[in-house]
Amino acid sequence: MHPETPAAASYADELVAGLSATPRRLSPKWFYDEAGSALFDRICTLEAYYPTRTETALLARHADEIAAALGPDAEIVEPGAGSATKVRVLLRAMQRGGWRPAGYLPIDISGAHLLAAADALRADLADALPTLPVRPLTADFLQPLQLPAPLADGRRVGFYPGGSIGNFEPGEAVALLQRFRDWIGPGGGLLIGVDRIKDPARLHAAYNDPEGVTAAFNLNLWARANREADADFDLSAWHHAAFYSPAHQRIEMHLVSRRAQTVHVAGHAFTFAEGDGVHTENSCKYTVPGFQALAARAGWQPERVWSDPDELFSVHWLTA
Ligand code: AVI
Repeated sequence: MHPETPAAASYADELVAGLSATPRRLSPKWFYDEAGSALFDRICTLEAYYPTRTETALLARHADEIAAALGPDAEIVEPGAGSATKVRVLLRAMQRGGWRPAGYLPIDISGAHLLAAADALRADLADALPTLPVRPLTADFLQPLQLPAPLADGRRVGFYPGGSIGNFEPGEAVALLQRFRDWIGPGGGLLIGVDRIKDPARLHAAYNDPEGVTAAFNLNLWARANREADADFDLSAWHHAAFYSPAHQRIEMHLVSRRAQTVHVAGHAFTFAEGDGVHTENSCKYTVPGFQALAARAGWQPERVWSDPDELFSVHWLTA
């Protein structure tokens, strides 16, 4: 994904451009229509997909320490907040520790879902934080974006969980981390989840689950094209491929043609030989020092890291 895509193109336009490019590729942001988001939610519950439960357990186990690191009177800004599930443990811990969270500003492209999530969060926290200002912002945070003015004392901290920074190539990740730093400003920080480099067999299993949910998530790109981009993909003529590239320290996902075929998208014809692929996602993995060095390139100062005993996942606290 590229954090500075100048204008919001339609899926049809980007699909035609991606299938016309060499090598053929698509941005992973197109995974997340309603069907794709539901499939991603299922991925997060899979036995093989360790990141979600590992990060959730880390946040819960270290919540008080993390709250202390986030410090007093901070408004939490969460790009790509989705259902705003993980932030609750932070807000509760901040309140418990006397750190007085100043507000919550979730950003997401899916407006209806975001407003419902903000309402649910207010209701859920009504016991502990009944007056917490929650300011949902419907926006694509990969596009140029002006945040609302900071609340009274102006301190902000970012929250970017889930390992999503790995879906950007390193140069793109630096640009996105710089953008977050511009939003947060001096005196703030960023709490960010990062998937760690590990045994490739474990990574391979996480992206090739036996239930086939990740395959369905990948193939939903073609189902979505048929729904939205006047395309005629035959889903049975494609298969999901996911593998670890040690050279790039990343999982790559592709959709691979099972046979020679021609596909039409928005009036354009694309020919594929058997075995031809379209690159649909990168999921970059980092060592702890490797990610700290990347964050430093974006001007962040690495302060703390929490990880699990199996060294699967890391949660970093960076200061601006
Ligand atoms: C959203 N992101 C961190 C997921 C990942 O692991 O890179 C997306 C995903 N792709 C396949 N499975 C999950």
